[in-house]
Amino acid sequence: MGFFNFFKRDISEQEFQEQQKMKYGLEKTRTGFFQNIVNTLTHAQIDDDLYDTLEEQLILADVGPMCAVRLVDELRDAVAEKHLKTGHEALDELREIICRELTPRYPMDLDGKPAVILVIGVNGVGKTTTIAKLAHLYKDKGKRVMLAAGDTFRAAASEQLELWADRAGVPLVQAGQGADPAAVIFDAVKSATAKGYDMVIADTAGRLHNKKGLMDELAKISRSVKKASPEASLEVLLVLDAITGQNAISQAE
Ligand SMILES: Nc1nc2c(ncn2[C@@H]2O[C@H](COP(=O)(O)OP(=O)(O)O)[C@@H](O)[C@H]2O)c(=O)[nH]1
Ligand SMILES: [Mg+2]
Repeated sequence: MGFFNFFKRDISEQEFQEQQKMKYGLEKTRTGFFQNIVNTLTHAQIDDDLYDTLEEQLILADVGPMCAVRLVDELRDAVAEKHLKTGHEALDELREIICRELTPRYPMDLDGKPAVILVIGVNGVGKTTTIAKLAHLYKDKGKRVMLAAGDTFRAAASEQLELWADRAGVPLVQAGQGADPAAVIFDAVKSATAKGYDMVIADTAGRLHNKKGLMDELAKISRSVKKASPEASLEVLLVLDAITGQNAISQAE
């Protein structure tokens, strides 16, 4: 069971049990971290041992220790307050608590025409994958989405994004390896504006071939976006690896 199945709750208890049986029958070694949490909660009494186990499992699932303690404390309070009795009830409660925790504190500015999202972060952190997910999400919401292959550092980066663009069924603006990322993003925003697209989601490289500072590059891209469309809005999304903990904060800074 992956992260997303953990949040799926629109199945009956019986369906859930059957799914579990089948999963284990087919693939005994498949023990995702969230699966462990589900198992813990559905097979145990609510007591102090359970909270300890949960805390440990959350940490093993890459939730930061402080956050894990906070989540379990919240669960403990909710169990007492709402007089929850069963593990299943506690599981539902934990889902809600985690969803709340994951709700963004600040909404993204997507009011521009087009709304541009620039995705940044170090190499291999999951930028391109995140773009694929965002493209899918916003397309599902009825937005017309265009992608921009601003990672011009690696030859394969554009191809990887092209694959995701095809899968999501959205167009991609790309240029050759070594092209100026700001120019690629400029072209994409221009094209999106001309064709009436709602959004441009732009990939970037974790490193730059010209070794210029990433911040300078960001400022340049920001100017390109405004030049391509004065009506555009720009959000910069920094992708971080959840397991880097405090180091993530220094990266952001
Ligand atoms: N475990 C895990 N792997 C991921 C996640 N997102 C991306 N990856 C994998 O990490 C690798 C690098 O991802 P990619 O999107 O290419 O990173 P980029 O270099 O920042 O664009 C790929 O093998 C992805 O499948 C994630 O959320 N969890
Ligand atoms: Mg990439």
